[in-house]
Amino acid sequence: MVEWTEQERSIINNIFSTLDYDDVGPKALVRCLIVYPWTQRYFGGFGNLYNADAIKSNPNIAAHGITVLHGLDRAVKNMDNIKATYAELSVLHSEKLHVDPDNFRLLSDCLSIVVAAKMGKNFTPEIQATFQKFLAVVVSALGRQYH
Ligand code: HNI
Repeated sequence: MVEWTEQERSIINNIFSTLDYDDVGPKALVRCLIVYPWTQRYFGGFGNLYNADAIKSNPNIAAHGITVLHGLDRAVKNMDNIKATYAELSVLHSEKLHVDPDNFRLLSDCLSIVVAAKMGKNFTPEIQATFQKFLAVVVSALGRQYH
């Protein structure tokens, strides 16, 4: 089981309590789709993904970015049991959506970059380390039900 110090818990809670979901969620997903274009294959039904501008202004992508970020709330609220928290979501991504689990890490890296850009100098190495630890646990939990 993953251990969290009180400081790590408070860092994660602080990041998420000040996060602008409606801005950060779309930006992270848009960045992922542009930087790693093969991730677009899962969003065939989302409309125009023809180029970077189309992806940036696609309302379905923006809405889904917000959904994904709200998906992370569950982990914030259940930091001691992230694995079980994501069991169902892992099955969905594996068996129904057939999302290659490598993509979880790619999206989480994009999220780190967007959060870093928002926080500027407040995104200290300590904050980054804790945020990336949190995302690594999420990525691992989402990949659990793959076999
Ligand atoms: Ni993901 C649906 C959370 C990574 C492709 N995804 C969801 C839903 C949540 C969610 C929540 C909505 C589920 C529901 O309707 O019950 N996804 C997350 C989280 C991460 C993640 C927390 C990682 C941080 N998803 C990814 C990645 C891809 C992805 C990396 C593909 C590259 N997700 C999808 C697709 C759907 C989806 C596709 C279905 C969208 C739809 O509405 O059809």
